[in-house]
Amino acid sequence: MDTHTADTAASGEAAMGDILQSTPCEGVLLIRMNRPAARNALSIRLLGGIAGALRAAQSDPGVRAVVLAGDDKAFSAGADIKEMPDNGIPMWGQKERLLAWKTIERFPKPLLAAVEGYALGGGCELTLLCDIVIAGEAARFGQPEVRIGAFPGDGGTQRLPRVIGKSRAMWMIMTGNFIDGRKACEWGLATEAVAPGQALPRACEIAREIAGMSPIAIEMIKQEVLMTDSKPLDESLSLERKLLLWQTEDHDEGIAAFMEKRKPVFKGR
Ligand code: DAK
Repeated sequence: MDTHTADTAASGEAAMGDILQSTPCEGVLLIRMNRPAARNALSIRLLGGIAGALRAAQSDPGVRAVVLAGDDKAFSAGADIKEMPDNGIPMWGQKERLLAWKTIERFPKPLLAAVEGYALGGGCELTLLCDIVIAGEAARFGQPEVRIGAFPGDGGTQRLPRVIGKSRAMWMIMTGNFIDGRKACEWGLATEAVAPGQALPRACEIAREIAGMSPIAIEMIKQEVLMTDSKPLDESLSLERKLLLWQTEDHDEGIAAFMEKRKPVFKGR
């Protein structure tokens, strides 16, 4: 057994292609990108690995929240610039790549990012698809595509300004300059900035808290909040209104537990 396999086995992480998977606590799946020598550049294989793990997590009722992480040097340095297409279609347009991004975008359960080191290009865009982003203070967020004569084409030109505002997004995208974890938090790109090395434990802690809630309520919350990106306010408000009829066993249980001054036990029904 080589050192890497031994470390992996000791930490309870299962290696699958370019990702490592583990269950740090009940209800939480941890997916770690595992291409440290390439700063976790998002090759089609790595993106496909993440998408495959999310597809499995989606249909597994035991998974109530997912944490996505890299290592201490990089969350991810973005699209794999060295990946050359072999069929004449530019790498950006490869079907597997686009389908993987779609799967991540549509993942209905809570997705948290634990960011240490670089989150650049597609790596930064990946954090934009996460619902909660915990950043080490020394993390480096950036959209440096302009430096290779490109632009953030995996949603960054649209999502980044919605999250941090037009002027800041223009600055990041037009200069390719990076911001650290603290600034990312100040600008709303990250939820919390924590001491270096603490992003993963903190993200797992939050994921665990969420995993204890009613999974039906949590999925509905994600769907509703994400509507702010895709629908005009009057339409999304009227959709929210329709949920006045919201009735689930978990909701009854939540109310009963409150009345009886006890902790609710949610069953996802
Ligand atoms: N791709 C491939 N390899 C990468 C990589 C990347 N993005 N980033 C780093 N690496 C590799 C390096 O080449 C190096 O490999 P070896 O030389 O050892 O073989 C190894 O990782 C370690 O990198 P460094 O030696 O440079 O390590 P440092 O710690 O000194 O620097 C760094 C780390 C992340 C700051 C630096 O490597 C860097 O600047 N990397 C490039 C970051 C970047 O430019 N990211 C954006 C990628 S483009 C679209 C259009 C565009 C896009 C998408 C869609 N459409 C039209 C739809 C573009 C998306 C992108 O994400």
